[in-house]
Amino acid sequence: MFDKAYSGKRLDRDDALALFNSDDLFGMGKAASFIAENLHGKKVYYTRNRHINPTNVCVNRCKFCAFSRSAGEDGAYAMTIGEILARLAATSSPFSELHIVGGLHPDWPFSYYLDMISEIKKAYPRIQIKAFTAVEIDHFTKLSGLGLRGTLSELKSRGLDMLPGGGAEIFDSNVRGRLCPEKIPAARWLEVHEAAHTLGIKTNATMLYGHIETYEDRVDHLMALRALQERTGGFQAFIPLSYQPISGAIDVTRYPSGIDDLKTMAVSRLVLDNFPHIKAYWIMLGEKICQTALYFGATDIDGTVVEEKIAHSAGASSAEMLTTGEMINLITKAQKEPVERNATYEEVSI
Ligand code: V47
Ligand code: SF4
Repeated sequence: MFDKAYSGKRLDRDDALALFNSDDLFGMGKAASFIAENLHGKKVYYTRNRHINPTNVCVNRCKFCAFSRSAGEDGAYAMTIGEILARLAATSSPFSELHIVGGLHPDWPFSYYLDMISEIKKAYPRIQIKAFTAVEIDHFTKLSGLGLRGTLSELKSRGLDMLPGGGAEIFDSNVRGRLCPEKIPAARWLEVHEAAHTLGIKTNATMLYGHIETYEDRVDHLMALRALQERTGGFQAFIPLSYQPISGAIDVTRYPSGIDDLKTMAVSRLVLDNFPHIKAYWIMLGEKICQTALYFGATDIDGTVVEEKIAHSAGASSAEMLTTGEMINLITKAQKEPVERNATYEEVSI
């Protein structure tokens, strides 16, 4: 089953499906590690980053999202730019990547987002800003009236460096309709990323798995990403997001086990042969599965994070931050070589 991977041939849809249906977890891990080591040797990347979620008020109410609130609801919040800057100033350790995502606030104008990026860049010119999912960018196009390219160009001119991979969920329209009916369809998510790539803005991609989707849905999701990457080459990392069940939201009869997390990591590495990195996001996986994923094709573990609301609102039991020492330890104890990177994967030491 792994001949194609070892001989550099591309896996097709049937191969990917056969992998998901197989119990040969060690075989998959070995083949995925072979690909990962061909690309990066023993290197595993991490970054000093910080998350900011400017608001949890969102006009979409996706069923898997425990983070969002309606305007005026208990627990709803919306930060001013001054509050964001104060939060950044209060961060005790330095960081090179700032990850900003939030809800679709019904009242904020496009100028708020432009000013947010400009003010942050003015205060921290050396920090790279990875901000706004394709879902947010689509929302901004309705506020700006500038179209996709115009909206992205404005943000870029203020200092936006790259887009995170959120909002992809599962591309299949039936699953999407049940999970997040208000969210942009897959074709629009892909269109936003393609537009960003053509403007020279790198992006990441995600897949939320382990809820109501089938293996076929996962495979089709990976195939769509691989096809876009073939055209643009603009994706840096793929991040499989392990679903954190939230009580009563959707009828989840299975949620991702550790075995499923590792299998999904390995299949992603094997299928997405044109993606530089597969990221094991420790926040969703927990530190031990994240570390084990380094033997299943992962070559990135994300970063320090500092403050995390999306997974923790849904009950994630991982810590909210890791120190650089803890990340280095996690990587070296797996006999891999830790490499500090910035948002665009340049090797740095800050
Ligand atoms: O799009 C929401 C997911 C995403 C849950 O690009 C949930 O480097 C699991 O995309 N269980 C946002 N996931 C997070 C994200 C991300 C994270 C880290 C790095 C990068 C990157 C991107 O979180 C959303 C959604 O798919 N999410 N609720 C949940 N209950
Ligand atoms: Fe809003 Fe994003 Fe949560 Fe959906 S996942 S409700 S778009 S914040």
